[in-house]
Amino acid sequence: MSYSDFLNAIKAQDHEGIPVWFMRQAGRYMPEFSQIRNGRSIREMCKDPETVAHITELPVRKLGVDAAIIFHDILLPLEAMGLRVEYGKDGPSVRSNVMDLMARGKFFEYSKENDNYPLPESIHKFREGNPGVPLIGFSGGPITLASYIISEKRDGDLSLVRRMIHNEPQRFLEILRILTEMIIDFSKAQLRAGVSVIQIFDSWAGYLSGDMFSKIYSSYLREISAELTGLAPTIYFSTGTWHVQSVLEELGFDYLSVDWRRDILSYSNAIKESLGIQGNLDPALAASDLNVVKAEVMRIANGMKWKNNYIFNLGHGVPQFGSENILKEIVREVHSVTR
Ligand code: 1CP
Repeated sequence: MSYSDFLNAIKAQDHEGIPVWFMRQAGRYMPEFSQIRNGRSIREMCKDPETVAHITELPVRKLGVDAAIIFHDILLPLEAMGLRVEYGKDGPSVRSNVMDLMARGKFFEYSKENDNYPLPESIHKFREGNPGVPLIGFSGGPITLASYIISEKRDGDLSLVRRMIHNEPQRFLEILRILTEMIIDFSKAQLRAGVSVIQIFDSWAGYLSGDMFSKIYSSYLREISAELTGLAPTIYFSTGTWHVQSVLEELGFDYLSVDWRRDILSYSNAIKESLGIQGNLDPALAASDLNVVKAEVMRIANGMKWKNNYIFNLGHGVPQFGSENILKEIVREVHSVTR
């Protein structure tokens, strides 16, 4: 592993090897995760800094990745805004009707005093035990969080969100505003506690139309990047957003995380050099024939090694069926390529 390669790459500074980490690198695909979890829910785990620090360091220790990402979830801070979040077998859901809460003034601005998760303590705990390891903090993106709030669970293709944008634009903008303020405050709290980078996970942004994205949504993202610029490097992750490519490049984030559908080699040549790129191995390869995986890792790593501000990652999170051994091999292969 090379922590300095990660810290240099994220700032577009010279370095030797290509840094690598994986979105959702700490999760159920890892046998030790279940042991540490010991039957607890993610909500319970995230209330215990010792557990969070322990899970956060697992992939660094076991896979040899160059950065850790603090173990938390994008939906947990919503609890400090008056919403009830539950994690069931079919994924997370928000057990509150936001319209009703808004009508009663019970959907309120995030404040860390209302946040019952000791995330700063967890960050300190990780830092104490892992000096020098780059730690990534994160938040969900406004539209991705809105999709869980408006439909009370993940809104497949954002159809409920899109209906609201058409029919109740003021309501929708009010929700985006309050979420944007949360994202800024929540990210700054993580930076104060000691994370080195902020990634915005906007997994479902690609379901917005080009017009919705550029005319309505992009200003909220620009506000987030502007608030964080100068405090830490920022990464914006989204999927299926090729139709708003030129808008993405002007959002003000230092890096764009690219999903597996795009040809990263031609993409990296088409964008301005100052913009960093992260990605984009197909997550389906996290459990495939080793020779097939290696060939694809080599194609991407060799094709991208010219770029100072490039970080290897998957095109989305590690799937539940991911294999620890394959991920370890991917890290080894990426590290064998020098620039
Ligand atoms: O790398 C890491 O493990 C860091 C921790 C992390 C991150 C970065 C978790 C833990 N969640 C996330 C981000 C997250 N959460 C995103 C953005 C990235 C992505 O698209 O995968 C999203 C959309 C969520 C919402 C969420 N929380 C989902 C996705 C469900 C859906 O609608 O498709 C899920 C399954 C969760 C629960 C969750 N979050 C994290 C874990 C380990 C779990 C599983 C907990 C459990 O079920 O017990």
